[in-house]
Amino acid sequence: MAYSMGDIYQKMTSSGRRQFAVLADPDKLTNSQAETLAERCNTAEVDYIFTGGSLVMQYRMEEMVSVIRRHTRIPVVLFPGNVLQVTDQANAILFLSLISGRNPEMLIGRHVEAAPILNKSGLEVIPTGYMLVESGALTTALYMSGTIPVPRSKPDVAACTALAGQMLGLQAIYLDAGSGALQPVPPAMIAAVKAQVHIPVIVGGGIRTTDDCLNACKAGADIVVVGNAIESRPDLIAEFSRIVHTSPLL
Ligand code: 1GP
Repeated sequence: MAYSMGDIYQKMTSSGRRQFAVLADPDKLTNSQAETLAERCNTAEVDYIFTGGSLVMQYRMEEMVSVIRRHTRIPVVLFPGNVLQVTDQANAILFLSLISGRNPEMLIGRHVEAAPILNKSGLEVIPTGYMLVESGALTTALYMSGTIPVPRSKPDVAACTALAGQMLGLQAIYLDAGSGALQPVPPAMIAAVKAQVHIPVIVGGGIRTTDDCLNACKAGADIVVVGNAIESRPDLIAEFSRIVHTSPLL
């Protein structure tokens, strides 16, 4: 399907149901694995395929995204750790400002470098407030960003941060415990953020079990993202997708 500018955000805001995104790691997938993943996502009716990472070793994002796009109509959304991960083979990009941190490079610096590249690309740009949440591990995202996360026990801090992001005009909030998190984002924090903002709340990091997935949905996540867990157990793609899609909106 050819998407027009604005279609992906429209899908995020008006689908009328909770949505499920699979995170495809460009370092871990061969072309044939990317093909298989795309086909599994088709069968499971996954809503988005996100791709990117805080640190990517092999810069084959463009190739992997092209392979995925050839095998699915599911929108591919970049979730980049840096400007080198930008490819206009994708449909959209989460333009992440790390609002939980106080590192100016992650708040606006890298964005200045990326802006002219994105302006020339055909990518739909979705301004996103990215918030790292304490997860029991020093994740790559935390280390690479040089920031401290929102403490797990402080849902109010998360809620006020998300609200400020919305007031600044950001169009989505991404609450991330980070890939490889020991614990996912606490449901109380998801609920506190959801109560404050009307923009989509994306939640990921450390979601491994169907209970983790269900808890994120019940707390109000609009889009649930899973990466690691489905790498070792691809059968979970269909299971997570079913849970997310059947969990009623609050
Ligand atoms: C990480 O939110 C994503 O940024 C997904 O995390 O790989 O732990 O599922 P996992």
